[in-house]
Amino acid sequence: MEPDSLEEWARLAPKESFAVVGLGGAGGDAVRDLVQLGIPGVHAFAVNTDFRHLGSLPVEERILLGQRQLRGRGSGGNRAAVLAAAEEGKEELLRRLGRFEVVFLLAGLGGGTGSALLPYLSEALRETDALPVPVVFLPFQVEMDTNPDRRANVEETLGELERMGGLLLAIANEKLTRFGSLPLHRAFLLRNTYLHRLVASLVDMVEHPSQLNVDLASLRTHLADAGLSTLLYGECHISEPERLVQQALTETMLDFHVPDAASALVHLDGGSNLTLQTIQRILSAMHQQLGQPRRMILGTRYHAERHDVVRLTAIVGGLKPRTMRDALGSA
Ligand SMILES: Nc1nc2c(ncn2[C@@H]2O[C@H](COP(=O)(O)OP(=O)(O)OP(=O)(O)O)[C@@H](O)[C@H]2O)c(=O)[nH]1
Ligand SMILES: [Mg+2]
Repeated sequence: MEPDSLEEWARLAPKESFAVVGLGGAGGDAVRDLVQLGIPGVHAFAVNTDFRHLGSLPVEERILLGQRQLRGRGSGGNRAAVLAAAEEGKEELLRRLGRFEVVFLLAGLGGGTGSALLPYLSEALRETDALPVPVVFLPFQVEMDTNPDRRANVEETLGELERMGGLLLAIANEKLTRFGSLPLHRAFLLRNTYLHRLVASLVDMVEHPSQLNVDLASLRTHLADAGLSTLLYGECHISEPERLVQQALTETMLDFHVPDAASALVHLDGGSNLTLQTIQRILSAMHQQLGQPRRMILGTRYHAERHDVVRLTAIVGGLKPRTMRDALGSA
């Protein structure tokens, strides 16, 4: 049946697909990098209680919370003040973020603003049709070993997120120590580059239908079910599919028991020489190495200029680090 008014068409029109939202300092910095690396078709937001940091970001939509109570100075680690500010700004936040299908929420744990807003917004967005994808950066081990308050803060936020259930995409900064000879901002940029490739792949999957296509509904269902997850990344010559998988699983962004993953959403970017046989070898190596996950979803995309290089980005879900505490490293 055809809708009979313009308003009705507008109501039926698909929502915008993707938003990325940086919460607090680390989240804002990550969104800045994503924007600079280029995320066409993705709406970028930054939310903070610190107006100087917010003002420094080249992000199209910036939201300052708690102007009255916190006066733009940041939270000083006071989560209760951030939550009060969020409650006050809730209606506006939901109005601006609820119109997307998938909303990535990025925050570094351990401070006041990002740590408080991440669980708060993940929960609040459930009142809308938007699917929140919380992405946390776990602080470096040395930050937690040298500051018990920070560790307690991180554990509290993780506890909240675990109790809420659902998807949590975790990236451990400690994993950046393999780039230990780089200046810190370059190491963060590398991490954000992986995140950028993941976001760009997911957008590619649904916005540019290709040979093996994943639609928005399947992506949402998969993400909603994924539980504790992390991202994998690898790049190799097409003649070495098994090495590609090996590399992606060795250089992970979180410690987890590799053969315990329950799901994987895999995206392959390849060139004109990426054959069906290579794709099959990559998938079966993933399936085997991950201990035969319950569900694997594959999307592919061809880039004519890429020829002999294949790039793998994946979200592996249903992970069991021994506990989330173990993912943080032993106390
Ligand atoms: N600035 C910055 N910090 C990062 C980044 N990645 C992880 N972090 C860590 O993120 C954690 C939280 O710090 P911030 O994001 O500055 O804290 P915030 O959410 O702004 O909270 P308050 O400033 O206390 O209100 C710290 O442990 C940082 O070390 C990054 O890319 N940039
Ligand atoms: Mg801050």
